[in-house]
Amino acid sequence: MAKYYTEPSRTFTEYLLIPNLSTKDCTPDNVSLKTPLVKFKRGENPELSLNIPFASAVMQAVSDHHMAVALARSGGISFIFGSQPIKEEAEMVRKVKAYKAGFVISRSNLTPEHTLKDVLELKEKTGHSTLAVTGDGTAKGKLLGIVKGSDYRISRDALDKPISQFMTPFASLIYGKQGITLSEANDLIWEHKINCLPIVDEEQNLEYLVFRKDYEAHKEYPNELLDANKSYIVGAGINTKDYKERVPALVDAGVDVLVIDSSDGYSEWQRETIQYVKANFNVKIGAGNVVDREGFLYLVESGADFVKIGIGGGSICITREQKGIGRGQASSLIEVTEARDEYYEQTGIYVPICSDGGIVHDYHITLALAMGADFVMMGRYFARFDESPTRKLKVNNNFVKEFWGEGSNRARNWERYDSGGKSGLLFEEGVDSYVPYAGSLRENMEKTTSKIKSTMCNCGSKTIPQLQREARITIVSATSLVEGGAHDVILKESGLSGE
Ligand code: RVP
Repeated sequence: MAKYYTEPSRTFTEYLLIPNLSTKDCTPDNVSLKTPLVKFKRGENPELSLNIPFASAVMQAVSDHHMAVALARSGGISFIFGSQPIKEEAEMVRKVKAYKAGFVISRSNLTPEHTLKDVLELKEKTGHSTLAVTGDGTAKGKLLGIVKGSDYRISRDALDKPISQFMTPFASLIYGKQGITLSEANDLIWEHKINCLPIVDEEQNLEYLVFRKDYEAHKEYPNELLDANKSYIVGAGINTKDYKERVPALVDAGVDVLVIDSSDGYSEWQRETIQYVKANFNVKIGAGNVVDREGFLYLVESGADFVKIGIGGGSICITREQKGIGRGQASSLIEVTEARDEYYEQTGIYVPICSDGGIVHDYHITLALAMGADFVMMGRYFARFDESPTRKLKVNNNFVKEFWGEGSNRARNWERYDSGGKSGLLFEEGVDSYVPYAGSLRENMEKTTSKIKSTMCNCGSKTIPQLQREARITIVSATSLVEGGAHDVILKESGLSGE
């Protein structure tokens, strides 16, 4: 006979947090959202942590290199989507690792033979008033000079005057040498009262430009998630089919952490993939998705550095409807957390849990953390922002962004849903949709994190581990759900006839 679970499977909306005593020092400014990304031994620190408990989903419509830079800048991590050719995924990883906060690759470059007319045309086209003059006119060529607005006078200089006659030549430039830190570069900028500092290598080839204004912006990101070389930390998705080719390419590109992207991770394919990665590379790897203690322990014993939880709860996911598998996200988390805590008790090894999918309201994130998740993965949430890779459109007078599931015909990520066998997939597990456009990642995340911190203060918790230990959570009845929203009043926005 089949095993029956006596408790129904529940979602986040069915729970609420009950406040604990808030002590006077428990203010949002004192709350830390730092959280482990990979497993660690009791008494030791994890090799990788996040500064905020946010990961962006392994999806075409969410996590490319732009999203990865923007999210790492705010303290979280993106997992670059794996449903693309290996070379292209590795290239995205490489771009994130090459991106140096505050160091920009020059995008307006000319040669000394170009003329004032070329300078004006390029300035018009790019909007940049500082141009690099290199031997071959490329961003990495030998730096021969810089042209800025004060180097020429349009009213006096002839348009065909060659750049070599009015640029500030290299000999008169203040420049930084390869390997300089951003704060050293900034010191030079201030000392010499300049707006732009070129950085060159030993052969005088141009590497980067550092602008005064970018340094100011950089200082506004105190949570940046950086590696030892001050590059942004980035993750990448892999599958259980082509991992022997994909993983070496991603590792070569500098990826910090991998995740096996699958709708059902309780499989021997995952064990084989983890073991291959562990035997051949020194890179962290998460696995999933699972929804119960057996699945969790199987992946942990296979060597996973973190485990992703959730089947069928994603906003674009129709797995439950199509195949009848899955579990309410809250129930999955509660059971897996119990298994994780027992495992920690027995072995002294703490395995972080990622709650993946189904976050609709910001408070769901706090609930997920309180229920034991160490970080959450979100698709819909991030797809709404400027930084997601999809088109912004106007539909019915509202701005929207496109958002489609990895199991949709559009993404064709069949590896994610593959259950072995020869036949390709004959049905979809995801939909193609729009989400309301919400503006910049930074502004939205500021709002979300301040809500999380505020709720944590209500719960008397200054850290995520404290919240996990001390949170008090109640189930809400269907009737009390109604009580939670505005009720029994006439809302002004909807008007009197808006029923
Ligand atoms: P959400 O944040 O609710 O948009 O959920 C995102 C998650 O949904 C992803 O991280 C992934 O686990 C899952 N997903 C992605 N594509 C599909 C699908 O096509 N069914 N599901």
